[in-house]
Amino acid sequence: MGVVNVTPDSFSDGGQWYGADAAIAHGLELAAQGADIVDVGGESTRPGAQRIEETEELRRIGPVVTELVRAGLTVSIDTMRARVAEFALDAGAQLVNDVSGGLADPDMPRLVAAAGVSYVVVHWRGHSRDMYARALYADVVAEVRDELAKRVDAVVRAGVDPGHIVVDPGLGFGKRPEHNWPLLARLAELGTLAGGTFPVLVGASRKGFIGRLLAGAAENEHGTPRTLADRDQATVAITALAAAAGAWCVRVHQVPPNVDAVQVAAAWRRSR
Ligand code: PMM
Repeated sequence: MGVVNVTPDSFSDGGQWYGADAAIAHGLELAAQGADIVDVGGESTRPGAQRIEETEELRRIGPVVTELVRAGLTVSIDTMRARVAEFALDAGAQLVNDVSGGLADPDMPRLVAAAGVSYVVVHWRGHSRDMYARALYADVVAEVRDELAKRVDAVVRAGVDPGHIVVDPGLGFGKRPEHNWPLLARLAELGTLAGGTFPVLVGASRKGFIGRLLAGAAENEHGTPRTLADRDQATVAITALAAAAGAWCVRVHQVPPNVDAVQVAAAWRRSR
């Protein structure tokens, strides 16, 4: 899954693809490079981000979703708002990626159920402006599994077909570095919950915990986190490990090396 953030302030690539034309060209490029899905989002969820108005979110994603669908791409809409998802689904998007797991907008699960599309249910404890206040875990893997299971139950009760659900640990969403690593290391446990087995999506690309891990390396002895652009190699390493552990999808900003990593992991798994 390649990322198209149509935002001025996303933490990973803020502002680069903000204009509709640049975002459309970027989406086409990601698909040409091998992304199976292009994920279009108009609202930044970086730590501390304030929410934008729904009309602004629609203005940002509207032409981008419409054009990428028209070009034949499989488009996913990254939104917490049912109205935005509805617009994108009407325009032909095939997947709803809701980083709040249906918590931010109570209308979302019903909308997804009625549309009969795939639904990425992400683990989330609250909006970005103060999400680290909720980053308190005694056993992060057990708690994330438990809370995800409750969300899966809730969206199934709202009518979503369990066969359409993808789960995601929500790396960085109300989680500090010491919470993200165990979730990755024990990824294989995350897809089995609420009495079912679900595909797992991983969104580690360029996130702060990678920057932190790589701070203090020789070229960076002052402990400043690695810059965004220099987190792509470590992102590829996570992709290989996640795919080898059975992840269904990785959401990434730079497609070509991650496609290679997925192919390596697939050969690895086939040869076991
Ligand atoms: N992370 C971001 C945005 N959308 N969607 C899913 N399913 N999983 C994620 O981890 C995720 C997401 C934030 O990252 P960005 O600012 O780099 O897009």
